[in-house]
Amino acid sequence: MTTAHIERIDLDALTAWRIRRGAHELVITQQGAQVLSYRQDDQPPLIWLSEQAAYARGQSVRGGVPICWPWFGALERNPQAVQALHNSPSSAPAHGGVRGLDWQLLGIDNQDDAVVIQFALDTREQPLPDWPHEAQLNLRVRLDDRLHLSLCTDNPGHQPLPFSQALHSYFAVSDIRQVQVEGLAGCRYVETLEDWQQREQHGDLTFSGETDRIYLDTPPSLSIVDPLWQRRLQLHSSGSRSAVVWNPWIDKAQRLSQFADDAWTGMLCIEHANVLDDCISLAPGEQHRLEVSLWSEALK
Ligand code: TA6
Repeated sequence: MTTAHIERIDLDALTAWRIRRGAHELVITQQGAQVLSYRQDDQPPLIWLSEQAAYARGQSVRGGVPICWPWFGALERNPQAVQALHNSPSSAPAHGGVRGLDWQLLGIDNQDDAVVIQFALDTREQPLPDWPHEAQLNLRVRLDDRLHLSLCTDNPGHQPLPFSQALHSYFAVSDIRQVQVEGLAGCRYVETLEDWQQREQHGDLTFSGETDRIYLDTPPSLSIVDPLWQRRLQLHSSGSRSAVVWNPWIDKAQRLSQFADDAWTGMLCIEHANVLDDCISLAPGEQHRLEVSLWSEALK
């Protein structure tokens, strides 16, 4: 029986919980219901957190798993139905607004086989600026010998609820120039760095420059193969048919907040999403669940 040790901690202006269960440790903040870090004793972290992370109110912490909702990226790059719900699209922040809000801690359930922590956000109680619509969000995080994230959206209103979203996961890698992503071969993708042209992925994805791609019709299983750290990060998802793959590389790294100039070498974002044609529209009373499970396996 492995029960978890749970402590509430203050990270500058933010409240967080550190959960330790066996050899696994997870930190999650109340602001944004943001997983900040996830590590196991016998290896480097699985989830990456910037060494320059700032824990300030109203802004996302660089790293972990920020929740992008009710739109992904720049609002004007979203489908018209998603844009139309905002009263002032040109002033809309990137990645929606829930990253900077305090979510309500519903509870921490310390079970024999897992610990489950849940947060909720109701836009009727925590309205998003210039986005006057009704939605209920629930993030459930389950830690057993893997990490399971489940983002549930309910439409309690009387109008359709169109939105895009992403679990903007930052993964730690030994050296981005030495890793590859398996599972995307044959997928179409949008090359956002070259005028959003559509292309097709040939073979496994490797990295030799800034990468910011939206993969479409993605399979449920992807993996990051890391030969230097002799491990494979397994990512299994449901409720998502699009994934954003991002590494800022050298130049963009110097323009990013909370990001050391050389930090690009040790991180890789694979963001399970519902974006572009994969965006969601919930009828009144409907629910959608986006789920990602992640774990590490030794490379044979
Ligand atoms: O992950 C894709 C992306 O949209 C990148 O273009 C980059 O902007 C990244 O998200 C980080 O965004 P943020 O607002 O968290 O700095």
